[in-house]
Amino acid sequence: MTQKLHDNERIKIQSNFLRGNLVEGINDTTTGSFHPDEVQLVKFHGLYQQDNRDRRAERKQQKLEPLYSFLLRARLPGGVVTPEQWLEIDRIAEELTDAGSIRITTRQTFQYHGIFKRNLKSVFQELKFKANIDSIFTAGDVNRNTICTSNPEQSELHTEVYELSKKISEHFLPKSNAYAEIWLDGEKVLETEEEPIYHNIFLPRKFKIAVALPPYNDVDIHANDLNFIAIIENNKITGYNVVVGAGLGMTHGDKTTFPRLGDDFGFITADKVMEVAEAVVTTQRDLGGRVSRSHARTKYTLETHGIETFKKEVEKRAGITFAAPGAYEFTERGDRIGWVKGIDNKWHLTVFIENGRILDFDGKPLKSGLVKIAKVHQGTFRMTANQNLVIASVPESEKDHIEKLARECGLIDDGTSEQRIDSMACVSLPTCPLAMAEAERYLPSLTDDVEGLLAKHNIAKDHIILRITGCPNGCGRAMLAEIGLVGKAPGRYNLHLGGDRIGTRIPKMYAENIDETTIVSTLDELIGRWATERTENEDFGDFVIRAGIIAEVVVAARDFHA
Ligand code: SRM
Ligand code: SF4
Repeated sequence: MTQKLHDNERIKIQSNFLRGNLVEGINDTTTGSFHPDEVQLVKFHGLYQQDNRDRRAERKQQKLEPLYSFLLRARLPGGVVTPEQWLEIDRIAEELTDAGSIRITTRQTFQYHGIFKRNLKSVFQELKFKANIDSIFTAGDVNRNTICTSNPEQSELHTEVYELSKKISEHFLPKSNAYAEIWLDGEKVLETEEEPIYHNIFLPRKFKIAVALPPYNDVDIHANDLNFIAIIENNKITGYNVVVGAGLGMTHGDKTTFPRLGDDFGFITADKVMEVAEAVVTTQRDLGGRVSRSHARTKYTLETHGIETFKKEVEKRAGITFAAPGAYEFTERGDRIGWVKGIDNKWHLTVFIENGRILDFDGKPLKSGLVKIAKVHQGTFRMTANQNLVIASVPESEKDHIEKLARECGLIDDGTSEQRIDSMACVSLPTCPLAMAEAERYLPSLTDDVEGLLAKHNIAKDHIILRITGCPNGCGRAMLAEIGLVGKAPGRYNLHLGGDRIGTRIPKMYAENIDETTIVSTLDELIGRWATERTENEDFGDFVIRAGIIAEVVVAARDFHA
């Protein structure tokens, strides 16, 4: 018996290449929301419909509809913008969004929160016409923002991976004119359009691509459907290892869903990247499940059809044969906070931004500080996949001035610990409709607690990769952390332990549904044991496995719930 396709499949097919009734929806001033079909369609244009959850009860009491607003996610392959673009991004946040913030995401771009429907078109138009930025395909069942190892001007190789991520991003953009037509008042295209890669069914689910330059795994390859890992010989990129089928989302209590590490299909030469990328995407388009959205990502396609079947199909479609994987090593994945000098003798300053949230905080006016920097900066800004920012390509003559401005607004703070730099959370409440517990708003105080525990056990200079997600979808990549907290209910989390420093191991559940006090007391005991029982240079994630605190290492999807 054929199973009924998920209703989102109908919405995509009937949408006339993502137009649907969006124009009518925008013009309907009786509500701040869209019809449910269009709520799905706006994602392909880079928007999510939300409502501020802190204000739900008050609105209900006043018998008002929820205070609907929209999240807009920009398309910035490799996360790069110029200072002129930054000034426009900042101005638009100020003038046209309720939140007023710029939020750097875990995928190297930025989001605005709190755009009311009446302001949507202005935001799209200001972004495009003043900053030359769009939000096409940053969400929806398509290839999302393509990410790459940050600090790209540190070497020619960095430049090469950045250029590749831009090329991949362009290649998977839609041919349809819908975005321009709807949001930019562009010309209507009347003839039937074609989408050679996506057809009118698009992909079964979201699709993510990363380009990594070892030894840095700052893009966290095991969160992406498709990864190209540069293989370097004699300081040249000879080609890429192709890692397919990673992903972190799961559903509490549903053992058929799990985070999964990607499979290394093997090595390809650099000239074959686009063919292979397209073959992987179209194989997922044709083999991926379209019945259950919880089982539609590439990782489940590999599990259902078998890794070899998927790989052979890719070889056939791309006209290549994968060679044995090339040798590489990841040694780190955090950002290199502080100054580094590039090959062009320019300086790059990576600044830590807690939770990626750029706002003027008490004593830390980050947002206006960045405006001051943008007004004098001659290089670029580069967002990182760890929610930080690189002020890139600063000439020697400007270095002291930029440093002074960054210190004045708190972008450089010598008091920030390694522990804080290695801690990350997803957005979660109040904007995320899927949030079960706090994440971004909980992280700063939890980090204080963990810093306190490290000091209590006389290892204040040590640090542990700590990440929180407000639900099991995994946006803060907790399932690749040494300590990963996954929201279960308000104030309650599942505690996962045993990921590694470089992001190649999935942690395992140690305690279920615990409150914040229990989290701290549990970590107190475990950090205490780590401090006294560890071997030389043994990281926390390795220690909990060797000490038998976590019984098994997760090496394959099937081990996850074991
Ligand atoms: Fe995510 C859904 C925020 C990176 C897995 N994610 C959402 C939504 C849009 C909620 C929704 O569907 O209504 C969240 C909006 C919250 C808000 O108010 O801003 C949201 N995800 C984010 C961001 C902003 C988190 C952050 O703190 O930076 C990241 C934006 C990335 C970007 O710029 O494109 C973000 N999301 C991730 C990652 C990490 C990554 O890609 O490296 C993951 C895990 C990796 C993966 O995809 O497997 C991730 N987000 C999800 C999922 C689960 C997907 C799955 O396969 O099950 C959902 C829910 C869904 O798709 O149904 C989701
Ligand atoms: Fe929202 Fe869950 Fe993603 Fe956090 S992990 S942003 S709570 S969907």
